[in-house]
Amino acid sequence: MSDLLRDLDFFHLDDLLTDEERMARDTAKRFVDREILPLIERNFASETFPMHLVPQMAELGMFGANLKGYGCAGMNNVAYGLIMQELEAGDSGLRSFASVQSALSMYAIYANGSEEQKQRYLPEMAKGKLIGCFGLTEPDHGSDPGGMETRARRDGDGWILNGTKRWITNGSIADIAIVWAKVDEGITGFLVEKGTPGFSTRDIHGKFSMRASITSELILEDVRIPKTAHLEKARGLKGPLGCLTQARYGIAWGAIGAARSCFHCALDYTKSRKQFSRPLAGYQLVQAKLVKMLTEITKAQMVCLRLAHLKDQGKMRPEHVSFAKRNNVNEALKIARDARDMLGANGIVNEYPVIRHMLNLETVNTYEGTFDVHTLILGRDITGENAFE
Ligand code: TGC
Ligand code: FAD
Repeated sequence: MSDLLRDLDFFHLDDLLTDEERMARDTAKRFVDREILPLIERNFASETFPMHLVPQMAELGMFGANLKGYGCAGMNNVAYGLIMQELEAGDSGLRSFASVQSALSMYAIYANGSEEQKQRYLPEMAKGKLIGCFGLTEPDHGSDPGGMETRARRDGDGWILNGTKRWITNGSIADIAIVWAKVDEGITGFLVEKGTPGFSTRDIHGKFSMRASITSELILEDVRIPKTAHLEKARGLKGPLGCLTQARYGIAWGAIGAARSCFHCALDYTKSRKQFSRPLAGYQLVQAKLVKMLTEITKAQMVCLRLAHLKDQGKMRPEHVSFAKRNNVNEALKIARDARDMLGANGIVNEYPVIRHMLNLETVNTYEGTFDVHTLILGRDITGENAFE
């Protein structure tokens, strides 16, 4: 097999990367191979996140990697995307942790916070000493966050928050929650620190997907926070949606990593497993599946690299990100399902990473805008007609 195929770089995209971008990717890959792969099945089984790896991830510049200043690595968006790809080749839960810390929580403060808020939180978050979570979704409002029921009302020179957020990644392990709430003027954001009276969390158990990631409910009962905890620049739904654009960008890259892991596993397995007279890889139906996988992974890589260049040039629109998130995650999920099938009975056990990736990708296809929500975003862009309502 050629090196190109082994590295899944069928169109020599590596030639388009700078030395720094390659280094960021290779460092992340080494970290995943050494630190994540040996233990991730245990975390998945026990519904735990490997918290002991957070300092190393911080050391490698993975938190707020593409933000500038405040102790962040200031990488470009190609390097950032490649890191997300490698993390998700390990596990979607690992990439989720980095996405929520960086693209949702840190970015929310970076884009909407006062200078004092940025100085107070961002350097500690880049070091992994403060963990963030992002509370947008509610029990009755997922795809339509604009309908949220969480309320903030002025109380003297502070605010009082009431409401419930659900399905919040890192909720119970976060030191600081970004909570989106309605005020008289519309939607805005608040910083709620762990331990604030009236603020509690409850973990969601029984997940068949994203088991190596903590998912919680945030409960806010007359939570009093100071004026300094308001993200004053966040006005309207575009506050949280702007953060989602950043996270969806990383997800589009990440899904390629999970798909690549499934492709390699299916290829190795079908080359060594013999049924009837030959290795499975010698049969046309199996080859057709491998070709489809290679094709979709390669297309997804090309979309992401172009997207990264557009982002670095300031030309990326949210609709570009919807295109990439929708396509890449959905194709990764199909690849994982095909790989699971190609492994036969072995496809359902944790000796192979395929079933774990497949189950995780069901979540990735749903969160950060479902496949259909992104279809409607693109449909609206093409036609000018809003089909949401
Ligand atoms: P709409 O009228 O389209 O927009 C309201 C305002 O926001 C602006 N805007 C955006 N700005 C930045 N980035 C985007 N992606 C934006 N999309 C829209 C828009 O220009 C407008 O601005 P203005 O100035 O006119 O006020 O709003 P809508 O109510 O029609 O809703 C649009 C819709 C349905 C697409 C949106 O609500 C949506 O995306 N829904 C999906 C919800 C979602 O993705 N939730 C994710 C929760 S977080 C999560 O899942 C984390 S997973 C964590 C992990 O990685 O582990
Ligand atoms: P719904 O909105 O109820 O959608 C159900 C179905 O209806 C979907 O198929 C959807 O596509 C479809 N649908 C909805 N509206 C329409 C329409 N107008 N037309 C046609 N079809 C439609 N949220 C956070 O805020 N922070 C987090 O950190 C976070 N982490 C998560 C982690 C996990 C493991 C999971 C599973 C979810 C997480 N979420 C988080 C929530 C996630 O963003 C929501 O689940 C997602 O936005 C979908 O919302 P919903 O589950 O309420 O589904």
